[in-house]
Amino acid sequence: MTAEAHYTDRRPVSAPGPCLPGLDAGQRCLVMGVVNVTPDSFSDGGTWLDPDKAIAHGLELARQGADIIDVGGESTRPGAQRVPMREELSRVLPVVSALAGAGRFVSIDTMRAEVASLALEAGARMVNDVSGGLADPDMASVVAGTGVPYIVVHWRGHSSDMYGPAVYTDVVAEVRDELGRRLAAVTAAGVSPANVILDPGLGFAKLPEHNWKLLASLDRIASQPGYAEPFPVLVAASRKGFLGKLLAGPDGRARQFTGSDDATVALTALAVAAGTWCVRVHAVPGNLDAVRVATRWRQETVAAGE
Ligand code: PMM
Repeated sequence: MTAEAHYTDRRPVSAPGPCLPGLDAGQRCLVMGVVNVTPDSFSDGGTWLDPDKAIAHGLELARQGADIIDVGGESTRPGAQRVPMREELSRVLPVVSALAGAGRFVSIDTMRAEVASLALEAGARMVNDVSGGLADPDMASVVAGTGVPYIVVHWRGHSSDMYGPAVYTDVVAEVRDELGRRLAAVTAAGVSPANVILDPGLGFAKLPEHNWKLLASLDRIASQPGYAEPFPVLVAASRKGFLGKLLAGPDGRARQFTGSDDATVALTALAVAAGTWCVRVHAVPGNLDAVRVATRWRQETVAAGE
C-alpha cells in the first residue's frame, strides 16, 4: 500500500504552504524523514555515512510514509566544525541523485549555495537551510533562480558556538523578528514568499526553556507583519537534547537520543494540533500515526470554531 492510500480524511488544516509537485501539500501535516550522511550528527552520526546505506535508509523512510526525504552532509550538533565543501558534496550528491531518481521528493539540508545548487541539479526539489540564508550570501539567489520551496530556519551562528548567542529577553518576539528580517532579505533576493517555510530552529542558539516557549507560540512565528496569511511552519524537534533533558532519570542524566523517540511522537501530535505544516523526524512510523491522529483532531477543532 502506498503512503497516499492511508489517507481518507484529507482537508486543509494548516497554512497551505508552497505547491510541492507530486505531494498533496495542505491536506495534512507533511512528514520529512531525515538522512544524515555524516559521521557525527547528533543522534545518528556515522550510521548512514556509507552512500548505499544512506540510500537504502531514505527509501525505507519513504516506504514507511515519509513525504520528503531530507539529505544532509554537514552535522550541526553543538560544537561541530564545518566540513569542507568538497566533502559535503561527495556525501550528499550520490544519495540525492539515487533517491530523486527513484521518484522520491528530496530536500537538501545545507547552508552552502553551491551545494544547494548542485543538489537541485541532481534532483532535489527543496532547500532546507538551517542558517536561513545567513551562512552563505548567495543562497537566496540560488533558491530564487530555481523557484523551489525554501525552509528558512532561525539561526544566530555556527554550531562551534551553539549556546553563546542563546541570550534572549523575549525569545518568541526576537525569533519572530529575526525570522522576519530573513524573510525580508530572501524575498528581496527574489525568493517568492509563497515558497518560504519558517522554522524556529529548535536548539540552534536556544536553551531548552527557549525551545519550549517557541513551541508554545508557533502561531506567532507563523504570522509575520505585512502578510495576511500565516506562513507554513516546520518543526524539527526529533531526538533533540531538550527532549532528553526533560526525560532525565532520577540521577539527572539526560535520556539518550533514541530514548526520546516516544517524546518526539508526543511533540509531533501537539505541533500538528497547533497547525504545523511539516515535522522533520528520524523515525517515521510513530510520527506519521501522530500526524494522522492530530490532523483529525485539528479538523474538528477548526470546524467547531467556524
Ligand atoms: N536541525 C538539524 C538539522 N536540520 N533542519 C531544519 N529545518 N530545522 C532544524 O531544526 C534542523 C534541521 C539538526 O538535527 P539532527 O542532527 O538531529 O538532524
